[in-house]
Amino acid sequence: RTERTQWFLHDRFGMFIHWGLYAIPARDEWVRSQEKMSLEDYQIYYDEFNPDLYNPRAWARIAKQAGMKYAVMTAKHHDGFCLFDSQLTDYKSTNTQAQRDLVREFLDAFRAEGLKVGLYYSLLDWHHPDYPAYGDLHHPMRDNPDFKRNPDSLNGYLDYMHGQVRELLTNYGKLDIMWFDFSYDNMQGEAWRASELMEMIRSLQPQIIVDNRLEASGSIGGSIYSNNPSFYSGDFASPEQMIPPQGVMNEAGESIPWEACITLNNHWSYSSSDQVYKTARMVIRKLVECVSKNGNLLLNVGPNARGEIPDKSIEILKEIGSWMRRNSES
Ligand code: FUL
Repeated sequence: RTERTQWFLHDRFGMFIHWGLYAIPARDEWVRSQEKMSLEDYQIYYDEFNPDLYNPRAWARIAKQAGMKYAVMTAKHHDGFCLFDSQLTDYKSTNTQAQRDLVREFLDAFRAEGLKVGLYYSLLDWHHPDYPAYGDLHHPMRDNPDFKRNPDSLNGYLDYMHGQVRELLTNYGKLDIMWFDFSYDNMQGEAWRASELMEMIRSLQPQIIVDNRLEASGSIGGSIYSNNPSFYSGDFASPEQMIPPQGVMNEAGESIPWEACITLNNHWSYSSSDQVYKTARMVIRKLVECVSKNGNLLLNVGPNARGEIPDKSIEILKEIGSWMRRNSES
């Protein structure tokens, strides 16, 4: 692990990108669950999806100018929509009006700017027919009387999920981070067939680093060590919307790698109404606090439906960038 995480501990500052169909309703990436939308209700966004201004090279330059050294984008969020050309589903960006493999373009563009790249992949999946077996209390169809949770079908979903991870790690060149999200208490670790998954990941891309959410839930980021000693739960902890006051330590009291993920306003995905942004000064203080506690900061942007990072976010990132340049060593 020490060798794998070396670059990560050095680079410290990355861009998180939450982007998908939910940028169209522009309320929240959880919109399907929050508003209990059926697949048919949600289909209008799939039909409409056409990010004509998507230019990941521009995103990469924005990240680079802000002093960021890596980026992680949602290849699939909880709604199950894939921003990549998976052979295992039709529910993907290449089948929409966009007709583009948005993940591939993201990876190419950020690598071209010299940034490291990672993909976020949701363990939850509100689109897959076998997924309800998981018993997700927040499933969009939870109150529908016809909604069935056949517990026997879970392996069907897990095969699919493992298969997609294999695609991402096989067809897209070298990835630096795999960012899984996330586990509920009743569904974690081996319930995802996590050891098998990790073994596959390590055999395909030995140097990739993996977050800890095959076990941990989002809010606290959990322990980086599994309660089950046979299961290796990840390379870094992932506290969400908070900076752990003492950093993150293992049982021996040694500091271990962690990354706080934090939004610029109060949403992960594009929200047309949320204008409550942190100032550049606030973000810089957070970055300094993370680094001083041996952690990273993964700062989020939520591009809109046409593929633009909101102006306000760009403005803040520019200001962070000029501070970074004033204070950098070289
Ligand atoms: C959470 C997710 O449920 C949110 O939508 C978001 O992706 C955040 C980073 O992780 O657990």
